[in-house]
Amino acid sequence: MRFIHTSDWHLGRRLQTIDLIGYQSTFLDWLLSTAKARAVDAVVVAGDIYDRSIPPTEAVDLLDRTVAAFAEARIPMVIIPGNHDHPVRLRYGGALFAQSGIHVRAEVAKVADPVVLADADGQVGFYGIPYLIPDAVMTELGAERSHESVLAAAANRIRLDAAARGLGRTVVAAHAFITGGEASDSERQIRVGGIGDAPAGVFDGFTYLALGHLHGPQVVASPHPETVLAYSGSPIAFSFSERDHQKSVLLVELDGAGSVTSERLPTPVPRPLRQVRGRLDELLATADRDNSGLANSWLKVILTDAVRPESPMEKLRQVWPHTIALEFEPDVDLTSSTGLIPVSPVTDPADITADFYAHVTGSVPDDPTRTLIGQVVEATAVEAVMR
Ligand SMILES: [Mn+2]
Repeated sequence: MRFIHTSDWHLGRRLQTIDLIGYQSTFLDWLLSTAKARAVDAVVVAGDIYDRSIPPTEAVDLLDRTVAAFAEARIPMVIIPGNHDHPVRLRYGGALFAQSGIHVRAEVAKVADPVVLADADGQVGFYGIPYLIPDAVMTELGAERSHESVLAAAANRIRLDAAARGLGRTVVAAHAFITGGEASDSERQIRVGGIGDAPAGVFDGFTYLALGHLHGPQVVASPHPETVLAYSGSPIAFSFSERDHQKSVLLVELDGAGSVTSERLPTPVPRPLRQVRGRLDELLATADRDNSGLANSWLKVILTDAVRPESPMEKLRQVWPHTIALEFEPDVDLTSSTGLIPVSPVTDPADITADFYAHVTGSVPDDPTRTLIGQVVEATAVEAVMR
């Protein structure tokens, strides 16, 4: 059984000012021709199909054309929503799509409803676990309020179903942060209050976990030697933190005994991403010996000048026309003189709020206040995902 595992298309996303839809269309054309050339039995898409719950019309059109082309090529697809997708909008038309081999698994009720495909060695069950928000599904799954608990409950339903059907080989698509995975800057936080990640062990016993969510391709260590867990990563870089990723999809092969081999197929690169740092004059002085291809790259420049130079973007674009991001990090310490606390994009929002509380009241929040801040931040995060 041979299939392609991909995820995190984020159709409709922009990179700074760049509209990526044309590049995403190029990737999907490439995916179809690669799937045909490699004669795959299926394509598994592990969530974050769209970039947001109400996607732009160009993104809806692109997905529409894509599923129609795969259906016409008779290549089955298994698709799940990620934390950026709205499950109800994504599954629109799903009952009709299924008749053409396009299988959207976007509800808890269908977690244990496999797409069964056969090869010379017998049957393989393809299951899809949609991105599960604990607050929304814990009652239905009889689980506790954590990603680990709801995923474990979904996995148990699949184990029971696979056993009942006598399926020895199982592929499970899931969109989750598995403990030990390495994050980048373009994944929306699902961790609030430490409930976001789940240990690899909840998936023990399945043959292959086709994971989505993390944008860097990576294999996750499994406590169960016969279970392989892998993130395909996104096909395109969505942030400068991904500039060193080799973007790819995974070509996965299962033999009759359930042994897994896989190969990374590099995806088309719209334009390399680069980042440089220094004082404006010094950087511009290096531009005429552009031996690292900066002029052809999407470029992020971090300026360290103590005083902001005049019209830096215009000057940079004269030598590096694809400069699309500019940040200022003066090499003098501004925070010590103002009493501000530096934060990073991965700082827990509850910590930022608590710091702000301390800043305006002059005292750190007590335990009940801290608990309240945590509850408000989590409720807001859930609201943002459900919208
Ligand atoms: Mn994603």
